[in-house]
Formats: sequence, C-alpha cells, structure tokens
Amino acid sequence: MRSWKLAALTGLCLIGACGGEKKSTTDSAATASTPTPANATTSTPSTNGTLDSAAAITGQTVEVKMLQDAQGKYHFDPADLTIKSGDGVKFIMVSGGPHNVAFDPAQMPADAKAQLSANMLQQVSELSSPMMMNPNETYTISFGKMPPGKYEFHCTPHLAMGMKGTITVQ
Ligand SMILES: [Cu+2]
Repeated sequence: MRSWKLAALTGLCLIGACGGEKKSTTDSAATASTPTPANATTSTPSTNGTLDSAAAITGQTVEVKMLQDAQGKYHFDPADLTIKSGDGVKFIMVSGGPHNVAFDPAQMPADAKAQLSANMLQQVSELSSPMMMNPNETYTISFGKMPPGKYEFHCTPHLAMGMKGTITVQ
C-alpha cells in the first residue's frame, strides 16, 4: 500500500492507471463475461490522424546508470551517448533516487517528438518516465524509427542540480 501512496503523491496517477484499481468490484462483472460488439470501437485511433506507433529495438541496448556519487552529485553515467536509430537505452536506478528520464517536449522537433512519445511506455507526463525509487529499477526506451539528431534529457527531481545528458541518434 505504501507504493500506491507514493505514486499518488508524486503524481503518477495522472495517466489514470490508478483509477482502474478502485472501480473493480462494481461494473466489471456484467461486461467481462460476454464480448460486447457495441463497445468494440474504443481502440480506434480517432482525432489526431497520424498517430505514430511504437517501434521496437532492433539494434543494441546501451545501459545508463542513474546515481549519486560520493561527493553528493547526481549523474547519468554515461551522460552523453551516441547510438543508432533502432538502438535502445536502458536506464538503471543505482543510487540517490528518485530519478526519472524526461525530454523537454518544447525542445523536440515534431517528428522526433511523435516517435519518441510513441516509444516511451508509461509516461506520467509528456515524454517523462515514471519515477524510479529503488536500486535496479529500470526504464528502457526504444529509439526505433527515431530521426537522427541530438536529444537532451534530464532527471526532473535533479534537473536544477545538473542531472542531465544527451543522446545523439545517428
Ligand atoms: Cu535524479
């Protein structure tokens, strides 16, 4: 239960994932047992036209540690990396959390933003990963179909303390 409280406090429920837990007893029994064709339209991508779909990792996966060093400074390690489109980046919580991985939507070219948004799972806000609290928690981002470019990222709680980096996609 403690983790649900933490999630609520840090805004992780924004996406609505937590809402599903509470209403389980009331309305599910009637609809779960029988397939209802009338409700089958819910998955249709409707309003925005060109919704990019998530692209899988087809190359290598590079690991980036998220840590607080002996001097108390917060780092991504490595902070600056160069990958190929189709590679993945696996962020690993080591120490000093909570950490996350976030890209500033305002700094992203539209095509890169659309693809990255499709590729980033469980976003708590646009282009922001969930918080990682405990050692060995990970968050992997596919850079499949990402256009070449240099993309800045940061950790939201530690941005003011300089916890940021760049991913150059070749
Ligand atoms: Cu951090």
